[in-house]
Amino acid sequence: MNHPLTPIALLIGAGLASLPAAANDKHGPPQRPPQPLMCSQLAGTAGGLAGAPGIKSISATIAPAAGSNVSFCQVDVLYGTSAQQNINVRVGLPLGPLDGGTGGVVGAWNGRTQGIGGGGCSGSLNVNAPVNAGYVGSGNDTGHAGGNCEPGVNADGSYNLQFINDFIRNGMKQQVLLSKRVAAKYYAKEPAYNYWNGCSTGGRQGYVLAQELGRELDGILANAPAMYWTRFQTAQMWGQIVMKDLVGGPIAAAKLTQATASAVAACDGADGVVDGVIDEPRACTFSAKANICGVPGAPAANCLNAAEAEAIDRIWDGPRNPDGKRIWFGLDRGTSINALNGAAPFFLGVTQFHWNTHNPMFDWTTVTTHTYANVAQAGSRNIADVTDTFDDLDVFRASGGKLLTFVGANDQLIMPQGVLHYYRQMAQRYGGPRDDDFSGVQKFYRLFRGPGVGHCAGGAGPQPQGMFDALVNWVEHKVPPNTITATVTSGGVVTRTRPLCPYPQTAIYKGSGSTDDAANFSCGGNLETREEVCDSVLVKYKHEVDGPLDYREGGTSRGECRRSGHGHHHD
Ligand SMILES: [Ca+2]
Repeated sequence: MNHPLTPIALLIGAGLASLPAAANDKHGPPQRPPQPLMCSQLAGTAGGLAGAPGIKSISATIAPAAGSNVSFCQVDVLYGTSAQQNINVRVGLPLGPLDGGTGGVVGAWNGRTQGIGGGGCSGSLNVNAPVNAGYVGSGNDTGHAGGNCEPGVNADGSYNLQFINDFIRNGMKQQVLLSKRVAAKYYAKEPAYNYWNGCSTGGRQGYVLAQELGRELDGILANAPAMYWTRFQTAQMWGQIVMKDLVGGPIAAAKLTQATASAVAACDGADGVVDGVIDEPRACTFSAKANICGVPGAPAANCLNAAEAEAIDRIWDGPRNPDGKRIWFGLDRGTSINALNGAAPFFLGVTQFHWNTHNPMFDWTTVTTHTYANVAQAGSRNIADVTDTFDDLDVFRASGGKLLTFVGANDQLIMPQGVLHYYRQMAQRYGGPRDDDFSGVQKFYRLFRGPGVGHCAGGAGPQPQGMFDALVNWVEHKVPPNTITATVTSGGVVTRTRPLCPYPQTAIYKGSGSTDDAANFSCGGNLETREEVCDSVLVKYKHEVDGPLDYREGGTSRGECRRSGHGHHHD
């Protein structure tokens, strides 16, 4: 062909012909370097995937440009190692040189991969965004169509562990592995860098990849991660149960909205800047009892009765067992209460109760504030070790990976204190001699909390910008993100900028200049106060008693919380 073997290579090759293939690969003749393929070849023998283990089917076609989306090579793989496993993986490849691609490292490709995560109980097969940016993009459907997690429990009360594991871990792991294989074949070049980009379930997927596929990715952007799936989804039902028990049913949405507004009004200024946002909602102790009708200062409209006020206080506090021990975290003040506590519960929370009890007919309305702990414990015993993805990051860290996370402090679906809980544990695992030393973990894993920001986006707070670029800069140029700029826009114009700070630091106003200008803030302080850490101590879950990760007191080793008898906690 273009590069015939030299006579010497042929001679050596002949001499080694009787050696095993492995030795021949290593010491044999210089191989003709691999050549890029045409898109259509990826589905055939040259692509190396057709007929390979686990590959049930593969197609490869050029997707035409559509609207603002560029044309690309679309590879669809059906992966499964049994009749029951059917994971659809899509890999979108910027056009290679044989398909007319230009302007990149090879063809239109920038030499990198970027996996895209899903949301809720769904994956995503939309690869346009990374492909348009020059990346090999990938997605998967987590092994099932649609967004229903009910099939995790069979009608006979057994778990469908194939469904659960494909959703929790297998889907995106095959996605990442296949995207790298396909890219290397198409362009005849290994990707220089491999990334993940997801929020919510996509964020959880990023954490699973860091924990369970630690050598495969260089950088992971995993925002608002739905990690501790069983723990937090069970907690999504806490407010509904509290309202049912105390009030007899859901509290009017307008009253919940007013309670949030009252909390913001009460605590907004504690951070030094009155801007409609509580920077540190955990330090806000506003009680909804201040909104009881007739109490001086209570709002004229949408005031509360005593039972409603108590219910809202307990929603903010989060689920506890009958002894007052914290089971999980609440919705921090300033967060929209309505999303989980409307006229109907959040559907995935209802499903989680079915998973916890492995009973698809289980009726959540039979649960009380006193028996909630039993359902949470059932989830812990029965399925949390499969779903909750709390493993360490040892391999990812040792491989040089970088993990970047943003979480909205007013996330209305996933309690942001959950990821703080995990971050605290990793800080202790990779930190210095002091429990509150985050410098070790920050070398490879940084968490930015966005005051006033909702789930993945939205809310009154400034919205984080450029996080994926910050991750790339960290991975490829060794520049860790010391701040993330967040912005408020109005009518397309940026009206406020504010730095987000690597947790546990927070943005502190310098005392002069516009509070709408990030330049007048600096990162400092330490949000990991003893008060917050001790209030975050959780009851022990199964893995913490039986499993390999025994973080005493469920996430902090600080004996001082036990000794102090702090808050609701008892020895
Ligand atoms: Ca404020």
